[in-house]
Amino acid sequence: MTIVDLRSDTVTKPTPEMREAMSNAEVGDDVYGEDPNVNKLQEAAADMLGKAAGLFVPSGTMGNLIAVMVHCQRGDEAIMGDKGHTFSFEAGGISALGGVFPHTLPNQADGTLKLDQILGAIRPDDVHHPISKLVILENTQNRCGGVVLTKAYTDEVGKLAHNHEMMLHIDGARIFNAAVALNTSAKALVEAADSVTFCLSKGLCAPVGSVLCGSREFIDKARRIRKMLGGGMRQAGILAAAGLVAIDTMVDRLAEDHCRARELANGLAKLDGIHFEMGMPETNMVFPSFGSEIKDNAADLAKKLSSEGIKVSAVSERRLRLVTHAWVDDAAVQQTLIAFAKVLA
Ligand code: TLP
Repeated sequence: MTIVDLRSDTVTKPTPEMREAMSNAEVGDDVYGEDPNVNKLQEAAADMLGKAAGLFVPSGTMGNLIAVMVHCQRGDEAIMGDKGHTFSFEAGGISALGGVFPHTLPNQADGTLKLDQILGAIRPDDVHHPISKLVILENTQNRCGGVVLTKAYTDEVGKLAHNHEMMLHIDGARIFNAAVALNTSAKALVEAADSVTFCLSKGLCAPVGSVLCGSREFIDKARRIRKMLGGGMRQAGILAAAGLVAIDTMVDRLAEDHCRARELANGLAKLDGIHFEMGMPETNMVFPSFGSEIKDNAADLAKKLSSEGIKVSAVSERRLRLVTHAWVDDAAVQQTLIAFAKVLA
């Protein structure tokens, strides 16, 4: 049986071109700043995002944590979405390791945080309060359905933060999906941000790694914190070589993943009891919800689909997540639709 793995775009494997680049990669000790491929990747990534400098980090989680720890001192407060990855899926690292206090606001269905709520969350200068230092946005916003935040919205949040002497960090794990969906550049989408993390190891198919980008001064501080967290890697050029192929060759093809996500959603919406919010999906994530006509809960359905070779994630009692990526072709979409029809029959 052919297995179709739709649990996440993190399951992608390196392309043959990446494997070749990895095996031929010239390397050096990156803690000394001497790995040529890491240096090249950091420069190329920073350039793509319009920032002065970049830092190769082992994961998106570490990139976000380092950004928060550079922007905030212990006891400071960071404003973020309650459906954001940093609040929900990073094991509380910003508090456990950074001593940073999260101030959550409800993510709206379109992934945004309301501007008036951000404004209302900023603390007055009073000894009773923590100091508000940072706003975090996520683009695409994963749990809201892989939705995109526009440049206009992000610029508004940046202006608001800077007017209050605060910083803006963007968790841009999938910023290139957002850029492709909006037919704009990632650079434009993060122009207002003081720092941004993006992932090489999701839709871009590299095996490991993310790049944190920002000003030269920010990255100098980030490098020290990466070392503190144990993220200083040595001959990391083996990984960076794959990252370079990822940013050179894998960005434009994300449009195919978005197309297949729409085909999946269109096919699933024809089945009794499966619903989608209007306009979804916007990128490569498909979140079908189930009406009461479907007896199984999401976990049971995921188990049944798995025995048909289709791997999906149950994200709540009545909701699944299916993520398209380079390893999901047209045949895989059809196989998935047939399996859903069978388990729901
Ligand atoms: N997301 C993973 C899981 O952790 C939920 C997934 O399968 O979607 N920011 C965002 C928006 C993410 O979606 C993720 C990974 C990360 C950061 C963390 O990246 P890694 O896994 O490299 O630490």
